[in-house]
Amino acid sequence: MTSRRHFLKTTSLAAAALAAPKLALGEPAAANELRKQPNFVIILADDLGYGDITCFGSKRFKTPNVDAIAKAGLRMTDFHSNGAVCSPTRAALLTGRYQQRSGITGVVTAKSHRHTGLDQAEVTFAEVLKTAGYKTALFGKWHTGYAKEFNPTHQGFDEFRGYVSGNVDFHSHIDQEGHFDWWNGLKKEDDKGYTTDLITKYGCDFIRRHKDTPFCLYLPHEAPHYPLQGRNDPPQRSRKDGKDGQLVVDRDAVPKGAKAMRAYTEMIEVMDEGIGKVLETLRECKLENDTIVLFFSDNGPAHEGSSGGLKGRKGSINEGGHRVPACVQWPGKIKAGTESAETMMGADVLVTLADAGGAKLPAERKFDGVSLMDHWTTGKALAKRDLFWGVNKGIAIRSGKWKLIASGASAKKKASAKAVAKGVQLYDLSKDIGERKNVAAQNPTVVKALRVKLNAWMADVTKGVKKRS
Ligand SMILES: [Ca+2]
Repeated sequence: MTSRRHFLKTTSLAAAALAAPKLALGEPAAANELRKQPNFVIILADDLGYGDITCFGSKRFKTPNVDAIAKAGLRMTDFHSNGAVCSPTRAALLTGRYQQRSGITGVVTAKSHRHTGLDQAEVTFAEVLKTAGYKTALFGKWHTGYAKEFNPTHQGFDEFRGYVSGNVDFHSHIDQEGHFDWWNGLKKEDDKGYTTDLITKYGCDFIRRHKDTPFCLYLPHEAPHYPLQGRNDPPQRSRKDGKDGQLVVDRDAVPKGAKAMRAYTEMIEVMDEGIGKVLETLRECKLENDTIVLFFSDNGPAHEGSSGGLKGRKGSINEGGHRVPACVQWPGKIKAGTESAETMMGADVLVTLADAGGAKLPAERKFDGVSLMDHWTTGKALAKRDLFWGVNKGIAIRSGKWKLIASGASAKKKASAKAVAKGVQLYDLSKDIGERKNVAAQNPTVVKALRVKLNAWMADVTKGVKKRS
């Protein structure tokens, strides 16, 4: 083991790490004990449904490399994105807080939100890890702000290659409003190649360049988000006279019917192939046992994907909108071939990485996520807690087996138990994961109690926040 994987005893960071609770991953933290800092590879798929991965039941696609992560580690069956669409999920993942706190409650659109995004005052996992000596990079999709002031290089990422919009043509890298959107840090700079392959290439290269430094590599893939394009398919988007904002779509290049499904399949399988290359690079660099690799999706599936039998799809407040396939490996620390049905969320990632990496969280800041480290490495149950969602079509609370869904509009009303039960949906997910039988009328006390919590949450996370999407 090289010395770079240990805290220096003399630094204040090491002192802070030893003083903080739960930092030693279950090992006793003796005063002078040196501890390892694992690397992190966070792989996020875009619009990948709960049923779109072989190890989550897909019969349509072959995903041997994502499956290999689950096989080498832990498969999480009750993991959730915080949003049901791209930007809110990313805001929560980056900040470790409900996205309502940063005002990113909807999609940061290419058309209407070009001058807004995740405020620089927000603290991201990249910034937290940098305080503990990590090198950081993002290759792929940002989608939390277009203007340069919102660029990932201002949010703790040492390196950024990729796009800032919700999606680009996988070949021409033009967004859906006709803006060229491929960046090298703060500069627009084209890269020839298929988006998925470029993300993989830069990811593998970053690992090789940083094999002697603790690193956090964030790989938010574009796949399998539209436009539906395989590796050898033609570009669909160009710009009239090469001018930004002058979108031209080649309708003949947009696949339909069986061709659309062929492209969708290829998009998932090429992403999986790239994940295999990342895993192979970790092995080549002898970093496999020193690296936590986490994979999940940012929300439910769009048209072509499968929600795996869950109700709803991308954008929905139902499980199909936000329960996502997820798995994590850390050979030697997380037991291979295990499974967890604990309820977890994207906002847990920041606190988890800080915990594993020995980074101190800013004391004055409230984080909604919790560290999953003990649970992942020892199987210890997470402390009981409630999780919340707020999407365009409603707000929801998950409390143990119960999930209560209400419309956002009536959330602030005070009313009797009977009146509260009207217009809400209550599901017992232990019996009804498909959210088919609304049992609100039969459980007025549960409804009332959850509604009170939901209202309190909404008031807390939106207090004094400027909407930014
Ligand atoms: Ca998405």
